[in-house]
Amino acid sequence: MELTFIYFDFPFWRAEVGKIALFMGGIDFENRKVEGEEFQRVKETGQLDDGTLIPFHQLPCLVVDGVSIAQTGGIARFCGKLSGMYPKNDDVLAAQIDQFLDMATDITNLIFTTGRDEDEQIKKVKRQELSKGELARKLRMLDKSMSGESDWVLGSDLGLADIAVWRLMGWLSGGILDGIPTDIIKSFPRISRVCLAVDTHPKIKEWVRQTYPKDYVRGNYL
Ligand SMILES: N[C@@H](CCC(=O)N[C@@H](CS)C(=O)NCC(=O)O)C(=O)O
Repeated sequence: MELTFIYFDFPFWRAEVGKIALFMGGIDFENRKVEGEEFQRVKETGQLDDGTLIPFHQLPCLVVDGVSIAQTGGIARFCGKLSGMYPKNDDVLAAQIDQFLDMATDITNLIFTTGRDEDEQIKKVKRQELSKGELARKLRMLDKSMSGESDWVLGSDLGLADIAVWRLMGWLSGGILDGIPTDIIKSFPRISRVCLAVDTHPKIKEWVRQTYPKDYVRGNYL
């Protein structure tokens, strides 16, 4: 099977869940990076410059033997099934994993309610308010929904939910979102524990060493 993963040169959870699932399963794929200018054309045309179709003009996109697939959740499930990290015969566990992927989407979308192209100062104030209000509420619920009995969100080993939470929190607490305090995770012990566990997992360390830029936004897991 020929796989090409298409995303930016930025380890955001949307792509990392699928990419790391493939990596964990020892499944080869092309890691195709898209730059700003090409992405502007993708948004307009729904194609890469080489003609590859990008459904809904959005990234991430996974091309499987020439078939382009979009949407974070679907891609994560597909990659998870290939690598054994997403169950094929356990609908309850599958739904539990899904709920964390969808929660990561909710939190991502919440951040973007503060505007993409808005005035930086207005955006900062909106994010400060969010951090004390709805974002803190969502993180509290996320923290509460983890068992806390192991290092992992679900079960006894690294899974798709852990990867999503880890990279989402890296983005949130990494200081690149003006107005979101870098110690935002400190009041959430279960989230922090999961992030630390993912960060120190030997395969994750190898993946980070192999693929992340030296100055990637790591995040603050206290
Ligand atoms: N529902 C999509 C959303 C993906 C998304 O918003 N991707 C961003 C980049 S991280 C994008 O392509 N934005 C451009 C657009 O939506 O026009 C998913 O789950 O993958």
